[in-house]
Amino acid sequence: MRIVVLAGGIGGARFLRGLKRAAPDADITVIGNTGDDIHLFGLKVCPDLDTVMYTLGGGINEEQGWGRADETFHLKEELAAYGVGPEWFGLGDRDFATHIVRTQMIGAGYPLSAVTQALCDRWQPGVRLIPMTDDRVETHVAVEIDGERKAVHFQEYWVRLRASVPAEAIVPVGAEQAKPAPGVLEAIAQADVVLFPPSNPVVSVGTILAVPGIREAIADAGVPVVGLSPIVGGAPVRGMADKVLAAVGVESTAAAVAEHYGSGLLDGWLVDTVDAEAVERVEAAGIRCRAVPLMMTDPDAAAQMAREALALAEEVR
Ligand code: GDP
Ligand code: FO1
Ligand code: CA
Repeated sequence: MRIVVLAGGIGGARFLRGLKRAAPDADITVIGNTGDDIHLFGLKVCPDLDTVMYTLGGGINEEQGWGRADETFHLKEELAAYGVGPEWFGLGDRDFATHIVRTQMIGAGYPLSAVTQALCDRWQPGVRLIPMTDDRVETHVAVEIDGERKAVHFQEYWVRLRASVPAEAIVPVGAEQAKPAPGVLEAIAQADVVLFPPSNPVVSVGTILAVPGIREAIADAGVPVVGLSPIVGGAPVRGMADKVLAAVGVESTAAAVAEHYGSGLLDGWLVDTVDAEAVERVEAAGIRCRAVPLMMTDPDAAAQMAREALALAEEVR
């Protein structure tokens, strides 16, 4: 079975680890979000691609959910001693190596998709990981600080400001001009099922869908498209999905997120058992819906969620 998954960082990566257990023989292609990417110290950092790669490759810091296990921060401290920041973004020594290799290869002319493949040669994630695009896309967040409206990079909004001010708009800068990376549209066209993991619907899955051609390819593939809610009990399990959903006028409920994707895109939707009352509303929107446990407390729980998603896909096929 060929499965395509549109993934952000932690929610996508943990779900994928479960999917690999649930469907060990499946051919899994992951289309990764690059809207979170940021250039720091002259290096290109791709947090969501790296989170997927490290999680599936066994190098992730499990508690944190991002960055490397057994990490140290000597380089960051030395840079800070020279007064070189930003200090608010925690790049570790082991992680730096990834960004150096990536930036070096891009400088030599390789597209991000080829670089990602090369990095995955080391990590062997067991899936084909493709960035949504080789072009530069950067998610910016419009905020009002001290009465002044300005746009900040998504990482600045989340990591420096800790999403403490309301997000007024989310702008995937460059998305309109971006082209899907080689292999993206082909993978979707050849898929037997497309899954939306419990990733952020706005700044992860939403950004991927903002690359012209990807949404259309999914709608045209004629295969089941099934998603899992990242909102449980009216709030994100972690992160700032509530803030960015508010910016696009969507309430933070499992049902509203399904309606936001819409029946033109989604065939099936899983909500957590605590949100069982949402099933009726989602089905009224023309999307088949089931309530099952959706907390990824460990890889087995994530695997059970993947089994439920694949079962729902068969039901709507
Ligand atoms: P990010 O890029 O690291 O923010 O990760 P993603 O976009 O892939 O996923 C973020 C979303 O994952 C957040 O909105 C969380 O609510 C959701 N999430 C994290 N852990 C869980 C979980 O155990 N269950 C569910 N249903 N959602 C989760
Ligand atoms: N998240 C933080 O909350 N603080 C950090 O200092 C931080 C550094 C960082 C470095 C590399 C990387 O791949 C991810 C990192 N993250 C950090 C996570 C990242 O900002 C976000 O969780 C995702 O981009 C949100 O989608
Ligand atoms: Ca992300």
